[in-house]
Amino acid sequence: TEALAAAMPFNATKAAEHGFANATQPQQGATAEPASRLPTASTLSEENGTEKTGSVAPEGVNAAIEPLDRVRVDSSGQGLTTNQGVAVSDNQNSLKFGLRGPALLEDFVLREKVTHFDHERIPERIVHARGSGAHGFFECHAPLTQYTKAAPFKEAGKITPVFVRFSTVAGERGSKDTARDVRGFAVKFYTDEGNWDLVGNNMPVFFIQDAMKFPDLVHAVKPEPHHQMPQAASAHDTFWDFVSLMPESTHMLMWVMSDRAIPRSFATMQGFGVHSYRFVNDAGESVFVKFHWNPTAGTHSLVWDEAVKISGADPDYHRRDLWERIESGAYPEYELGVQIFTEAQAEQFSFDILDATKIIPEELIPVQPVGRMVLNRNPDNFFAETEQVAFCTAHVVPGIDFSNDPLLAGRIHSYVDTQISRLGGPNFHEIPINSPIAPVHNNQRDGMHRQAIPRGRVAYEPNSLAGGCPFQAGAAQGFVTVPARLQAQEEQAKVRGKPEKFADHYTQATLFYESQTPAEQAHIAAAFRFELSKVTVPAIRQRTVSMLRNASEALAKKVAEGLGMDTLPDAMPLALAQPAKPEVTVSPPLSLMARPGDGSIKARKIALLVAPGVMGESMAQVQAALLAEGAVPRLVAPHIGSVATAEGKTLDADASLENEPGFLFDALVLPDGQAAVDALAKDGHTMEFIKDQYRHGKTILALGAASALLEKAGVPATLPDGKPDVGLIIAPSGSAADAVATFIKGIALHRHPERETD
Ligand code: HDD
Repeated sequence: TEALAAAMPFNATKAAEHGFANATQPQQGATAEPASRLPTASTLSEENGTEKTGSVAPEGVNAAIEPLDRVRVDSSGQGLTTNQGVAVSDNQNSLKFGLRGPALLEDFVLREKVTHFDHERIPERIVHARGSGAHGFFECHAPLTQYTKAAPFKEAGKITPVFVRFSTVAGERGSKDTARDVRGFAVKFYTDEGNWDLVGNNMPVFFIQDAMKFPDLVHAVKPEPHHQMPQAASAHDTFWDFVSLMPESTHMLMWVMSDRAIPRSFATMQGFGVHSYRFVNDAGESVFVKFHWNPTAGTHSLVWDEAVKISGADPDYHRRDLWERIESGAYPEYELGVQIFTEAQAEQFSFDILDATKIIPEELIPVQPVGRMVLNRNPDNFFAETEQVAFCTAHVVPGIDFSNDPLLAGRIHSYVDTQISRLGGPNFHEIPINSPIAPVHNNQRDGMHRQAIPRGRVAYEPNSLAGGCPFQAGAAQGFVTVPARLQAQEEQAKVRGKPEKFADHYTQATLFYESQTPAEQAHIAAAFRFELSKVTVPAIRQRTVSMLRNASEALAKKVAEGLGMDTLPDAMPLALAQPAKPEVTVSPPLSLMARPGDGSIKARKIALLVAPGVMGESMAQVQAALLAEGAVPRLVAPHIGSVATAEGKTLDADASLENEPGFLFDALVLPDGQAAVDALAKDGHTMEFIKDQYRHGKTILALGAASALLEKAGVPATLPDGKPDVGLIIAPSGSAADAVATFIKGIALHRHPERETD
């Protein structure tokens, strides 16, 4: 029927894959399938969108979802079949010769099931194995056609569907989310002129300058090959051995040792394209561009003690956070910013724009906002989408081009190559999550797992038998590489080497460190101390400190003290004796504190501790106010289930002090009611809860009698310097409704680092 055909535009005979397994064969002239049998188009995020949780993805916003409908399977109300569509009568017992007899080889049902199972795993990514993905869209603010003809930037309001995968780098597929590590930030734009992958990280620089060193870097950071330890951690000998022999890594080390490496959420970290790319307009003119993703919720990271504890209590912390934000309608959102500059400008910079260990300070080239990205839909299936998605830096569209960055050159090769082994052949572009919404026509044929059925006898060009089709698009439509600038005569020889400015390894490491707030600088020093304390070879520790002396004497001194070194080693000899004078020596946007966000507390998890005898009314007021702000208040009690209030009612606790400890929450409310306070004071978990909340700089609201709990936990009433602690709100009984506004403002500040003493 028409409805059936419309629902299955590509292959109407594969009914089983669409949840039609038991549908009777459509008869000639039969009426349309009832709507309930049609494949469902909604994902969990769509189904769960309610008035309470907010709107779901606007209809039609994500054109990349429609092609996925073709392969969505909905088994609700369906019988079990084999992969050949044969109904299975018994899914419990293998076929045997008699009840106690041998199992039979002819049992194709068993054999198909087990054979499929045996092959369920594919090789994990060699790096970035641990990741989480989401669908969304990019919306252009204003046409950027002056600079680029790239499809997503053609007109104001233009929507381009995206799929994003966030990841850690070093850990294996099942490793913890809160490892100290770089985060991958890879965006696939399904543009109407082909797929564009912006495969970036949450840090704008990289460890190395040339792809030649990438396998060495990765071998050094991965678990050591003899005993496969440590998992998802750079705190070990081989990593520090390598980087301390590669002074070009100093700048990146500053970023990785900063709080950037332990984000609070994927929704609160920046993303960067890292390399200089090119924008190309209709006239073929090109400028350089660097890409920045800035989260609307602001930048917000964990502290190390918190990250370590979370990794035990909830290794899926970031994955869960992303999933729950989207399910609840608190969609992660990012502004796309671009730094645009010309070749002539680039030549004047004190650094080389082809060097991926350098940033362009925003004071030199401002970041212009050009659009926003919203992630509003969770995948239906982790493997089919998040695992099988294949990002490749080689995937660019007309209007985007490469620079000569030698790291990028290696990447252009590596990503396509790795997918061939990871996804089993050259047809990975046909896996639904990877296939473009733009039509694909060419003469490539065959290969493992080919899905398309190309028609006709012509698979070559030029041809006359197919009227010359598919024909060359020509320069007006097709991708045209920007002609490379002519280089000076002496540079034209084939060489293995680097331009001189690449040898300045420290100026920007200094810039980064000097641009941090005192609390952030303290965290960097603590991170170096932690990591190097795990290094067993003293010479590696020494060498790292001698390298750091070139970036910051103050930092090197703090790290050396932390490692119990009596004297500082000599500074490492400089590769470039007289680096060019930097244009900028302090750049405030390099601090995480520079981006507080929009003041919203959406999706923040807040613990409301309760116990029998709690003043339920005041808790309900706080809870309602937090819900109204889109936060996620959870009632945490000595055990889950019902808790009697002082007013003779009951509350239903969502979690126990034991199964959801304090460090999993962004803020804490302590209850009024003497009996509740007495009960909580007796529980050791309560004290741990409060101490962690305080120590990690969280906002705490103590209602009425709860101030006794603060005292018992040893929480000081003021900051170490005697000033008031704005993150600690003590509300006398009956004032919960007023105090909650101050509490919400405190949470929006993310954290209160001025408390830190350790
Ligand atoms: Fe890479 C994956 C980001 C340098 C080779 N890389 C990968 C992913 C991200 C990055 C986000 C995960 C994509 C996903 O979610 O599937 N990589 C970067 C950035 C780099 C960088 C920002 C430097 C600026 N990478 C880099 C180099 C090489 C590679 C220099 C090789 C010469 N990267 C790979 C890879 C991976 C990968 C082996 C592993 C899995 C994959 O590609 O799909 O090809």
